[in-house]
Amino acid sequence: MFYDKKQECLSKRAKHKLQSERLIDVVKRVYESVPTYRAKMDAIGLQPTDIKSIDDIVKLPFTTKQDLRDNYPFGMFARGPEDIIRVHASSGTTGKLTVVGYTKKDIDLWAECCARGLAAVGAEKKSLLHVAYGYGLFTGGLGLHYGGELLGLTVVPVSAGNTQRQIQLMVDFKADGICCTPSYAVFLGDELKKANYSTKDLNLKWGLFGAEPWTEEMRREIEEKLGLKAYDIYGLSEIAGPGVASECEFQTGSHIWDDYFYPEIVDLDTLKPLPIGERGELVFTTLTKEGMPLIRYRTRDITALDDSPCPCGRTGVRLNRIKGRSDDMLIIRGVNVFPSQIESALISSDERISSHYHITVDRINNLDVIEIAIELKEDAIFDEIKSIEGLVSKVKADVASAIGVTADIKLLSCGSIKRSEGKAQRVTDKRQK
Ligand code: DLL
Repeated sequence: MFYDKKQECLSKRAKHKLQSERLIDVVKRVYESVPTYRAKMDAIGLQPTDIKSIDDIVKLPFTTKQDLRDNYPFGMFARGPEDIIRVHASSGTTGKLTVVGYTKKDIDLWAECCARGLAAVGAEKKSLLHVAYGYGLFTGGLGLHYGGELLGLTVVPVSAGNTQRQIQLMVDFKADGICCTPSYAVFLGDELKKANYSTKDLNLKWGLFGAEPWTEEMRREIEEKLGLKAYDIYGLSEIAGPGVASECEFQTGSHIWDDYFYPEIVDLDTLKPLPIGERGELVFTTLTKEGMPLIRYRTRDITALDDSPCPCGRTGVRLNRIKGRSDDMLIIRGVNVFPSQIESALISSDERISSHYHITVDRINNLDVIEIAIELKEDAIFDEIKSIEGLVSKVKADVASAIGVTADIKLLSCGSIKRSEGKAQRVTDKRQK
């Protein structure tokens, strides 16, 4: 199903033309109304008229989170308060909030992107959508809420938290679809069982999960625990919120709505654009946003693009799974390690291992050490101590082969690791203190 088939399936040529027109327009707008952009362009002697097509995007300067911090709270806005109808904000790991302003048109555009994502996984007017992303400054809840309403769904704005009530509502209302973070989806699945319900008591068919990195192994686990098909949805507040890219029924990576958000992948060190298929940092330019347009915004997310045809017919270039953020990448004894690599290795290692884990990195006697605390599943069975030792050795070996570093493995009983209702905090790096 499509929300807007014509626009989602534009030919390469038509898209190039549209992207070019939109880039020319947005560069002109930011040059005229955002002092930071005027200064950045003046500094390299670039005039808006030098941008003649989307191919000229490489001439433009990058924007970073630091630019947004330096202009906190509203200094990057291209419109005055009379046109801004909403602000959202995200809290990074350090420092000030990153604030984003939306005009009415921006909110409509964002709702449209979320509606496209919902339609792509089979949501239709008669569907009931359980939104368990947080509502508030975080964009997850309101983004999917507006997208769902635009598509004509029945939206249940549960927001995050109060897990028992969430389960009761899903059982009673028979939601067709759910949106929440993947870590919370696993938690909901566990709690469903504890409350003596099974997936048969639910009516879930699809779920849109995002806001944090997750893996194929986690996808299978969520699908089994909640009895639905699990889809990836990607986004970030700076660019819009959820729905910058979304998977379709074929689960082949998330289609970027690239008539609105133009993606590039750049080399992490040189910042030079990389060819399609190569992994690097994802960079976005908002082509139509009014309130806070961003030019070549460095997301810090590490991934690759895929422009091979998708059986669904959508032509939006696809985003591979986000491997992690450049600022979440751990360097352990000189080896680059992403928590998502550890997650894949853990979940596929042994069926008694749950997907609740926590990584602690420390430096002891000048040597980096990594400990992974993992919860066992509630029904994990061990006939003797030796088999526990066997499991620890197996997990240790699987993790070492996945990341190239040996970790200490600590097995914990079910329920020991703190659950998150939003984005899971999976890493403590004591070396930074
Ligand atoms: O997390 C927006 C969102 C809400 C996306 C709900 C999807 C669903 P921020 O709080 O600004 O916005 O965080 C953005 O989260 O740069 C990624 O690092 C990460 N992220 C978002 N979606 C995914 C995903 C929202 N599907 C940051 N896979 C981004 C991996 C994701 N990481």
